[in-house]
Amino acid sequence: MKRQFYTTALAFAIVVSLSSGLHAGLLETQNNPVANGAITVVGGDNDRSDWIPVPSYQSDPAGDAGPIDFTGLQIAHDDTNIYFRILLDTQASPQFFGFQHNLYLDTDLDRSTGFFGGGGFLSTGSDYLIQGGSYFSFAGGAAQGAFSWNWLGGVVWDDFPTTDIEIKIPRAALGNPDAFDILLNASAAPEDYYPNGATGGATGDYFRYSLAVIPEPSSALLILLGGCMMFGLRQRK
Ligand SMILES: [Ca+2]
Ligand SMILES: [Ca+2]
Ligand SMILES: [Ca+2]
Repeated sequence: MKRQFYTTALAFAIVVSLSSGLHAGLLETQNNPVANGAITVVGGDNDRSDWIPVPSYQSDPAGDAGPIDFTGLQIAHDDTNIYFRILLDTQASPQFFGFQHNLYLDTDLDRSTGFFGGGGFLSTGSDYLIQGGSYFSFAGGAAQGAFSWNWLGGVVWDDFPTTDIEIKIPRAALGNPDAFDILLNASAAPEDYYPNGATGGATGDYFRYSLAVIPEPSSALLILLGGCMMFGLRQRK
């Protein structure tokens, strides 16, 4: 009876995992709601204390690119805006935030729509691009390898210092997504990609950000898996 319970639980866990629709290249998902206005983005203001409570995505190596060399990424959101903080190697040559800083956002979580790089070398199909002080929607249609974008407007940003950049963009400007996949590229040669595996095509790596209201922990599943682990330990004795 217990063994049947274990088997059923394991199958359930696998189904849950598969039904989430993730493929191997998803490295990390974050969801960091903050109080409205808790993060401020003001040009020329080097105070980043408002980011202290926000977790970071796994870091990118320093020294793997230059002169724009990403090292860290934080994302947060409130009811109105999405906030990005990009950290860069302080040993690299400072560059003002501009057309060589690219944030690729796949807002429908679908690689078959949006820009996926020439020959499809990128891991996601990006529907929006934040590049310097502007943001764009993908204009290439079915030609996903075409670097073709519609200018939509400006974002608010602060690049003081140039190795610690903040960006604010309204959620509505990106079509009010529930989530998006993201990769970063610095097009100053030698180019940096963040994450490094973003150039791995359909099986390449990327990060996900969720704006969904965080549900209560799925206690039923946790209890189920906890029971499985306890049963497994007992079986080993
Ligand atoms: Ca880097
Ligand atoms: Ca897409
Ligand atoms: Ca990199």
